Amino acid sequence: MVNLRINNKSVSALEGATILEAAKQNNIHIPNLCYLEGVHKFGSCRLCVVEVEGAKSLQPSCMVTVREGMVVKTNTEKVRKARKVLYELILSDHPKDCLNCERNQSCELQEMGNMLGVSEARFEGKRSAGCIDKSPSITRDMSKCILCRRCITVCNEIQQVGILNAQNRGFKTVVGPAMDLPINSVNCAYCGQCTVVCPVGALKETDAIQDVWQAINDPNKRVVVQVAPAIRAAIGEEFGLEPGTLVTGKLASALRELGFDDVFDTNFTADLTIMEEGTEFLTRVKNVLTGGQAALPMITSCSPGWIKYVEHAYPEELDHLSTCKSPHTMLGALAKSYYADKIEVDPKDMYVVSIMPCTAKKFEISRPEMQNNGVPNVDAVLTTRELAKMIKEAGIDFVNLEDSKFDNPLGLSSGAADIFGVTGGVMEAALRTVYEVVTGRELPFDKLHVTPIVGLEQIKTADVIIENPVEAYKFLDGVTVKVAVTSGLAGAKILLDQIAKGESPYHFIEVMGCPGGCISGGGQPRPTTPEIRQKRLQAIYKEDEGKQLRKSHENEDVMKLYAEFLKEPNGHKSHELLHTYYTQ
Ligand code: HC0
Repeated sequence: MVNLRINNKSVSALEGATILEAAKQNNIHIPNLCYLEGVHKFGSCRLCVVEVEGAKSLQPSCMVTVREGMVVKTNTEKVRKARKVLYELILSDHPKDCLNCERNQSCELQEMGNMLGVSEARFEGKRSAGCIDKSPSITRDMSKCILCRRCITVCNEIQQVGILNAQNRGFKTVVGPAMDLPINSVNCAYCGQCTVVCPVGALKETDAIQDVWQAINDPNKRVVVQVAPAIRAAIGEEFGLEPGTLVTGKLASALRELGFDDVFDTNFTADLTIMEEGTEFLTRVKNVLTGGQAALPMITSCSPGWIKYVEHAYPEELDHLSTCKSPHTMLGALAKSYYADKIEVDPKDMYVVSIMPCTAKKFEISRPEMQNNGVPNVDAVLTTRELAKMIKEAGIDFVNLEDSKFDNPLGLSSGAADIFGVTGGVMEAALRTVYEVVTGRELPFDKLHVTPIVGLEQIKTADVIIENPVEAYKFLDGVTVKVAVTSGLAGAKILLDQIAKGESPYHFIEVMGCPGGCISGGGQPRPTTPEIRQKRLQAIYKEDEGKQLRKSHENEDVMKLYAEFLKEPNGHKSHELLHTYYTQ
């Protein structure tokens, strides 16, 4: 520990901490804008300046490491004046259109002005040129960018995709892809992590709210909505609830109040995915172990940012991807076939909306692979943040809503489906089913977690030893199935490099495009700090543990779907509706 004085108070801080972090550890708040908890600091906004005894000038507290005996003052007149001037300089190149900005009242710049007591903007001058760049997933409005560079940090250091960088110099500096290319023409994975950390309205999801209102208001449309696993553990934050508050029942009620005709659960098709993906995995392993050909490791394919990343960065490894579509596109495909038949609605008159924690899902639904007979499986994707806006716009008192359930036949789900929302969850769900199918032995209810793959570490691995399998899986007797899990594209890169070199020891890999999985997707409530991520993770596991039904193959409505419609996992109908191939 390092001992120092902050504001005449003796405090201690962890070795290597910055002054900003030391202050935080001791409950002293220093205003800051560009700082990003848990990652590299950039020191661009300078709003966190403090006085350090012996230093000639004010110091950016996010950049200076604490030293033994250091004396720091965070709230002197000199410091406060400097912060105001620095803030006004940022404002001098900002449109200040707060009233019609989508970040109004959730803007960190606006909040900072309030906190600093800034009541004027004295430095009006020439404004740098802005541009609006719209892709299917992300919209950039560079007139609002304050050059804090948080997005650059997540894009380059956390995700290691390297799309966003500071282009040009001085007054002409703009954050964006090289050569001012539009974002839809570069190798952006659309993970949207940049939109989560943007403090202002410069980076956001591409809005689908008006399209969805229009569909709801169209009397000729049957509007079906579905909710991703991770929404229920996060959307409460948009209504002032504590991070980690589960709001599954309120969510279903809110969607009904908004006017959706059918309120389904993506979790239903998460269970279905386990049946399809588990079967596909066993088929591939059998092929390899019996002298045939199949690409192993097989890698999960439900995270569209991850798919886009492999397509751009490792196109020669595409055959490792499971052929399963993602659960929400599976649900869309079933809504417009199985369910549309049941209620006698023409699929063309059905409009499917997915509520997703993910910006890449907006792009995913536009892919030709996600259509059947020329009809898109899903018509619109709303992020968690967009859905919260619609609920607010409709004047729904979300916090006091009564709980209700999802509709059938696409609404029942197991705890295995819940954990899809967190890194390691898809793999654990798959192992719960694959193990029981292969061995014919039931896993004890209180021993369902595969603990080595639970948690927020970048790469997690587990070995599953198969002993005494049932007759149909004798080829697996004595085999140690090696699995790996990663979340975030930097981890994916490590595992893909192993595959590319022929050095991957794994049979099955789960990859989610965002660090932590969908709980910290690009469309989730801001902020997503390490602490909030942990609370959402705990909520997801609580949802699973609170259910009696915790294994996908025990979902009776999924079994009914096979009996009535699909017939068998990986069968003809499944291939037609639920699977696809990604090609170079
Ligand atoms: Fe996910 Fe999904 S779990 S990708 O992380 O598989 O976005 O929550 O909806 O589709 O189910 C996101 C979350 C989903 C899908 C599911 C998968």
